[in-house]
Amino acid sequence: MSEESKPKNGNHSRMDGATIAWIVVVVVVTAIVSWFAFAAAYGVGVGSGNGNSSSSSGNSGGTTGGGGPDYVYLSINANPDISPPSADQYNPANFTVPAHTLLVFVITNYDTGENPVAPTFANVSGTVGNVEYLNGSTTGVSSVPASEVAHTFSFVGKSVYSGFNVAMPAASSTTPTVVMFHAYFNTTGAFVWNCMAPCDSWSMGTPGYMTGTMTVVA
Ligand SMILES: [Cu+2]
Repeated sequence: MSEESKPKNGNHSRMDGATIAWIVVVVVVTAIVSWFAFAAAYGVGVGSGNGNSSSSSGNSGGTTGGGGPDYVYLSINANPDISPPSADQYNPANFTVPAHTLLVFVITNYDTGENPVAPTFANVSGTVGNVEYLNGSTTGVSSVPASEVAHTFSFVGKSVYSGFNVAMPAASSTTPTVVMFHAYFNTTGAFVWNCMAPCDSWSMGTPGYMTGTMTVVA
């Protein structure tokens, strides 16, 4: 801008009250939109009841690999292509996760079958806040009805992660059940998980189906 084109009238650049009010509105709206975008990107719950929502510094993902959490996507279905037919299967059943990192598990269950469990395996244990989030809800639940459980993701026995349990309610005929939870696994090694719902005895005893190995790496 040349000297000649600068405004000579001092009042020209002065903002009146309405202009200031508009700027405040724009800034506030931008801040709100940014927060929702951040929450979506980092899996931070927006509602109450989420263990991570109390973080005021923004980054709840620690310092590993750029700061965000790592997502772990698993699905559960009845695989019609293997013998015995329609064996229940996690996909993948064997996977690797980083230690000391906020993990966001998203498990999509397409199995409509209910395999009622003992109350222990209907409770959520070992996740952040000892809760799971069902079908996109931002309110965590600490258990699901034992009679409605289709499958679980559990560590039992002598595993260092023994006691960890998440339960997947059965899907409806038209809509899968989506279970989300946050977790940290801080001991490295290879750990066998099991489904503890009595779903399919062949699958429950066959690695790669209703049991598998979670490898935690440094
Ligand atoms: Cu199962």
